[in-house]
Amino acid sequence: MRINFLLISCSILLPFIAAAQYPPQVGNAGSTAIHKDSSIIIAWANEAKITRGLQNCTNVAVGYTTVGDSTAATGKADNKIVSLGDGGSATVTFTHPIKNGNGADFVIFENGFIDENLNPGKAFLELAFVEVSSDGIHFFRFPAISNLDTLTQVESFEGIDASTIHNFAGKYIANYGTPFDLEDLTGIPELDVNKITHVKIIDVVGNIDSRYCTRDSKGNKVNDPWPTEFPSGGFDLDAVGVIHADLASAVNEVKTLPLLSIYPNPATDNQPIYILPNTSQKFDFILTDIFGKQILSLQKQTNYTLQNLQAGVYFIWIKQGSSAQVQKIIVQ
Ligand SMILES: [Ca+2]
Ligand SMILES: [Ca+2]
Repeated sequence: MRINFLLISCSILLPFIAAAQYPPQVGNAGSTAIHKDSSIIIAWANEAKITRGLQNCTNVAVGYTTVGDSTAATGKADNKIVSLGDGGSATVTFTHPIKNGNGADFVIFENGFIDENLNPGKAFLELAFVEVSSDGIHFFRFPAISNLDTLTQVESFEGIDASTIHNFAGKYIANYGTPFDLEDLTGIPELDVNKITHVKIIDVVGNIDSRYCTRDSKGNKVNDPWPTEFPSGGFDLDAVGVIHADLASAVNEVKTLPLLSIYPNPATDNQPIYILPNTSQKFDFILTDIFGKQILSLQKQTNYTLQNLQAGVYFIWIKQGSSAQVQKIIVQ
């Protein structure tokens, strides 16, 4: 009887064990984590909009998370984070659209960690769904899978085995990005996977209570550490790195009615380039290279002269009153 029982147990469990095997945590063979210094990351998100979630979705009185702000989610991964809270979200944008190249196309960094005493073989991870858009209006979610037990709540500081989850941001520990491949979202009419302008990161509500839970692409509850009733609760977004970008076009680049007059443009190597507003308003601007690397950031200018720019393509990001634009500068 005992042997039969064991055999039956094994035959029931085997399909679940097989299904649980996604790439493992950093430091294990087959991990797909990408280090923040990897040369395959060519750019970083340059703007972020944050919608805070509650510290505890079952207790409104405690209020929203407060740690970090939108600037923590831009630029290179640096362990400065913004905490999204239960169900909170961040939408980040880029200087150039992300495109679907070979393999992973962008990576998302969180601040998970390994504590072998607390959670042997596991890591403290907070998870988020990931959606992308090529028009800023229609967003599409990566098909996320969580094969964690949904009967026992993962507690506030309990670990998660990374090999049980797939297509969630936060799968890997701090300084290591979780990769996303746009190939997973091809064939959707409203989505151009070669012109992704927005990436949205949405905290999973790890509470397995059916009244509050969020579900993966198969309808299973997503179980992650809960409650996290702290000012730093929920997913902690550090950065979003770009692997494949459409460098020939800039997001929001304008071709008519520019805010600034830029001349000469194209210019030649080391030639002064004069920048003047087309109204009497003062303007703020950021100058980046074609990889989105910031070269210059100035505020409240009435005019400006760029000096010593080497040959290349540059983008000037302008804010003037409530208007914002991108203009291209070419130095030959
Ligand atoms: Ca790809
Ligand atoms: Ca950061």
